[in-house]
Amino acid sequence: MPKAMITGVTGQDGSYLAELLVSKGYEVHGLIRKASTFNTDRIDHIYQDPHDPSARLFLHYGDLSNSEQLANLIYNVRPDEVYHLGALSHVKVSFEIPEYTGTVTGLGTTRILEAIRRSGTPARFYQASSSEMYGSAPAPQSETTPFEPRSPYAIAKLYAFWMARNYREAYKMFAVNGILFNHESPRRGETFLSRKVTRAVARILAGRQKKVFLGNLEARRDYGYAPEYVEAMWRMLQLDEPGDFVLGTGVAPTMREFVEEAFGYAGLDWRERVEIDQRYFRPTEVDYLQADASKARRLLDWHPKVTYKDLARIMVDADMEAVGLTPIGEGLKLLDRHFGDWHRWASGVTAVIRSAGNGVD
Ligand code: NDP
Ligand code: GDR
Repeated sequence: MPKAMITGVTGQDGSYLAELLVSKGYEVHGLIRKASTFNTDRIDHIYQDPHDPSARLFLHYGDLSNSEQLANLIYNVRPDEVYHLGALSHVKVSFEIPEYTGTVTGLGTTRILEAIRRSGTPARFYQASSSEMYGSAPAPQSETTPFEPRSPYAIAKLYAFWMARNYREAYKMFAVNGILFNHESPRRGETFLSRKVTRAVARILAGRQKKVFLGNLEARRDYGYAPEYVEAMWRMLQLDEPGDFVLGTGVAPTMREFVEEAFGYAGLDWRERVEIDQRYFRPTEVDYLQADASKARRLLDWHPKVTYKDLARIMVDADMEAVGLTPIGEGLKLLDRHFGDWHRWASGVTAVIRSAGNGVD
């Protein structure tokens, strides 16, 4: 049975990837942080007591800021594949805690790479690189576009990108950079634009909220659907040779267009519900991210199906269900049409969303 280790297993991508790998017959080991409250909501529905002989997901405490724990974990688990997804992943927050961002999002990668190298485990390594590294580089961006990062987050990710490349070249490690453009889902954290909006739409419909306060809506982002992206992460680690891959849909709406789509789907006029608040603007913004993912199409046979308009429907439906409303239904139909059922939001996931705290922004 192949063994995988996932850092960031409690996050959006980590939870979908854990489901995918368990469904493919992997034994999955996830790194989780110790918190005073439970932070495993997104994976609770696939977690089984480790004493159960059919258990396939095992969780281990650790922190990306502590190399000793990471080294012990890699040495003891000896995974075949390591998916390094853990990071401080919020761009705006990275301006507020730049040093911590460097330690976790940047140096965290070095700590894992060193742990693999020192353990002598021939593990394949996936680095969660980001389209944010392109910053102000003109769109569309591909693997050959020069990077022009615009935030502490992007700069930390760029350092990590080059560390993965360096370990590939220096130590012949099978280290891959997935340069992923934005991917969203009902499991997206509540403070990212897409989820903040779809959650607000549902809560407005339920009479729990009147307005939502947002920042710059003129930036363009290439929006895709997260489960399709984790499938491509796995494909990258199954290749004969390691490489770097851009993943994105090639379609980059402005955030205003996404807002319009989400509110419009629910029959609401966004102009009556959205207020602009300077607090959510960034000191330096990234204006236009649009993927040229032709390499992934060619070498990974990766063809994302969900558009940003579909995404708005999938996410609004999920958030409606989470607040106890009957979803409009187009989102679920889209998933039925495109996929099997491993990442439908029904079951554990809406319970998770329902239990999430109020008042986050
Ligand atoms: P999330 O923010 O949802 O998840 C981040 C994960 O990292 C969580 O499990 C979090 O744990 C964990 N983490 C944060 N800090 C630490 C730490 N100090 N020690 C251990 N674990 C930590 O991110 P996504 O799932 O959206 O993204 C996954 C990765 O891909 C991230 O590296 C992100 O930067 C990158 N990325 C994401 C894109 C996207 O559009 N989603 C696009 C391109 C790159 P906890 O639950 O305890 O907070
Ligand atoms: P991003 O995602 O910065 O692209 O990073 P986010 O959803 O935070 O912002 C997208 C765009 O929306 C604008 N915006 C707002 N953003 C937030 N969070 N909250 C608001 O109220 C708001 N109003 C407007 C932003 O200015 C921006 O232009 C995500 C993260 O997942 C990263 O980890 C990942 O690397 C990149 O995507 C690719």
